[in-house]
Amino acid sequence: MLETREAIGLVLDRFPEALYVSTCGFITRDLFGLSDRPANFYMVGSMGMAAPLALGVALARPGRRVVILDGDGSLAMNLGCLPMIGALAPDIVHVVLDNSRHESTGGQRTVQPRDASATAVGCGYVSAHPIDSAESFRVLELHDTPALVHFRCLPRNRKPGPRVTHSPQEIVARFRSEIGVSS
Ligand SMILES: Cc1ncc(C[n+]2csc(CCOP(=O)(O)OP(=O)(O)O)c2C)c(N)n1
Repeated sequence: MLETREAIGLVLDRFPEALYVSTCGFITRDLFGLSDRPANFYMVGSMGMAAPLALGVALARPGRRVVILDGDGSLAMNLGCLPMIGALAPDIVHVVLDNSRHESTGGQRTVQPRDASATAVGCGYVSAHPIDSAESFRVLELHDTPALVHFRCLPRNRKPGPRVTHSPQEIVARFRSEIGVSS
């Protein structure tokens, strides 16, 4: 299995042109540390809200793929969003980085769906894929969406990335500019 940050790196390599929406905590910090760009929306603070925000972005900008970087705790916090994504069928690749804990807040064990992939498909996702290696991710067919990538990850063995230095207003302004929405 990969460490969370390595998994995020693989996703970035695979979808360099996509818009990204990342859940709060270490996942956002790792994304910021690996590749800070206007196409990243860091959902600083609001656990469970990356997916609904990404849904709105994908519906507003249908020509551009949106990647959600979610945690397993964050996914579980807002499962009600999945049927909406399934029903509206946006071009979303929903990546769940599953370390089986709330690592950002001290490593408390998460309670989550017994089978996240089956849950996503049951909610209307076109496909869902349990992944536990770089190779299995690289060969994955991800043309049809919405798709869930359930990335089983090891807890981090190093410090998370740096805290996001942009203000929330700056994150919004540059993201809006990136997708062509005037402020
Ligand atoms: C609504 C809400 N509840 C709790 C928190 C505190 N919090 C921030 S990150 C986090 C853990 C997130 O866990 P997970 O999504 O599994 O990601 P990980 O930290 O393991 O990478 C928690 C509990 C929050 N920011 N918002």
